[in-house]
Amino acid sequence: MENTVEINVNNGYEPQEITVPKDQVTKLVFNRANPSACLATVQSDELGFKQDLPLDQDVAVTINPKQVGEYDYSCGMGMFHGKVVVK
Ligand SMILES: [Cu+2]
Repeated sequence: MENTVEINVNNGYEPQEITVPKDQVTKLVFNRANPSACLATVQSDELGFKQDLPLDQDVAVTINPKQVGEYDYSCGMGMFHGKVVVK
């Protein structure tokens, strides 16, 4: 079973915090509405992704977290942050 969460990227990430189940594939679908280059990349060392976000396009990042906890992701410069809570 697959879980999908849409995240709007404008002045930060909306919703800023999401909760996903452990041991399940979740698609994070980012859509960037803000032309600022600051938000053109989304990345997470903790979740293991780095993804360019073209303007006004749905871009999916797939995660499959194996441990409960709170995981941070951010824009390329680490100015804006979002959180993935794994339960
Ligand atoms: Cu930034």
